Amino acid sequence: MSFSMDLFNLDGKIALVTGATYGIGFALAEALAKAGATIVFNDINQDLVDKGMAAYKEADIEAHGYVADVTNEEQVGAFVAQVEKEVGVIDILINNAGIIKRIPMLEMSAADFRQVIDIDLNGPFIVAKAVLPGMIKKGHGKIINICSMMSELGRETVAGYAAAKGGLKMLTKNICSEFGEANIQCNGIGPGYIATPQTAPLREKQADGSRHPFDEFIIAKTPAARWGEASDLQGPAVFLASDASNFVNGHILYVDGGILAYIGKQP
Ligand code: NAP
Ligand code: GCO
Repeated sequence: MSFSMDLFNLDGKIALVTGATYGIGFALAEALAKAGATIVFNDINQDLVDKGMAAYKEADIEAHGYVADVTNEEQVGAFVAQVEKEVGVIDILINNAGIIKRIPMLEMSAADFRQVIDIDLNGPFIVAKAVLPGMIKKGHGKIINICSMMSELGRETVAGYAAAKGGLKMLTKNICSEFGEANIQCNGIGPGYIATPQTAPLREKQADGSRHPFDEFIIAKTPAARWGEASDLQGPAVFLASDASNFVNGHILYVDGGILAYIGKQP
C-alpha cells in the first residue's frame, strides 16, 4: 500500500477517552476529534460530565459524556453497553483517567496505596476488558494506556503511582501479546512532566515569587528545558490511534522532551 496522509484519518471511528473532562484527556479527545473520530468520555460524577460537555461544545466538538467510575466493573460494563447502543462499538480506547497521591511511603496508608493502584492500574484493566469484545468482533482496535515517567523511574513520595504506572506498562505489553492476532494494537504514551491540574502543586510560585524548587528541578532535567503542554501529546495520540501505527504494538512512546535520555543539567 503506498503512503497517504489518510493513514492518520480517524473518520468513522469511535474513541473512548476515560477521565477526559479536562487536562490531558480533554486534549487527546480534542485531537482525535479533529482527526475525524466521534468522542465518548466518562467521569466520576454528572457535574464533571456536564462540565466536560460544556467544554467540548465550546471547542465545537460533538462528544458523548457518561458517568462511570473506571474502578467499578459493573458501572463500566453498563456504560460500554450503553455507548454501543447509543453511539456504536468503540474502535479506540485511551485509558487516561488517573490520580496521584504524593505521600512519603512510611506515611502512606495501605488504603491510599490501594486507591492509586485501583484507579491507575485496575481501572485501565477493567475498561480494556469491557471494550475488547467489541473490537475483536469488529476485527480491529486501538488501545492507548497513559503511562508516565514513573513507568520507568521512581522518586520520593509516589510509591503507589510508580507501582501503578509500572504495572500499566506491563499490562500494555500483555494486551499487545494476547490480542495482536485479533488486529488490536495496544501501546502506551509516557508523558513527561506536563502542565495540568495534576502537577499544579509542583509548579506553584514561592512566596517570594520565585519558581517552585521542583519546577526548577524539572527544567534542569529536561533537555527541552520546559514543562510539556497537553498539546505536545496530541500528535503522538493521533498516530497511535490511527492506521499509521498498525504495526506498532506493545510500545511505550515517551513524550517527555528528552528527560529519560538526559542525566540533567549540571547545577
Ligand atoms: P488530571 O488533571 O488530574 O485529570 C485526571 C482525570 O481523571 C480527571 O478528569 C479525573 O476526574 C479523572 N478521574 C480520576 N479518577 C477517576 C475514576 N475513578 N474514574 C473516572 N475518571 C477518573 O490529570 P492529568 O494531568 O490530565 O493526567 C491524565 C493522565 O495522564 C493520568 O493517568 C496521569 O497519571 C497521566 N500523566 C500525567 C502527567 C502530567 O504531568 N500531568 C504525566 C504523565 C502521566 P476528577 O476531576 O474527578 O479527579
Ligand atoms: C510527580 C508528577 C509525575 C507526573 C508524571 C510524570 O509527582 O512526580 O506528578 O508523576 O504526573 O507522571 O510522567
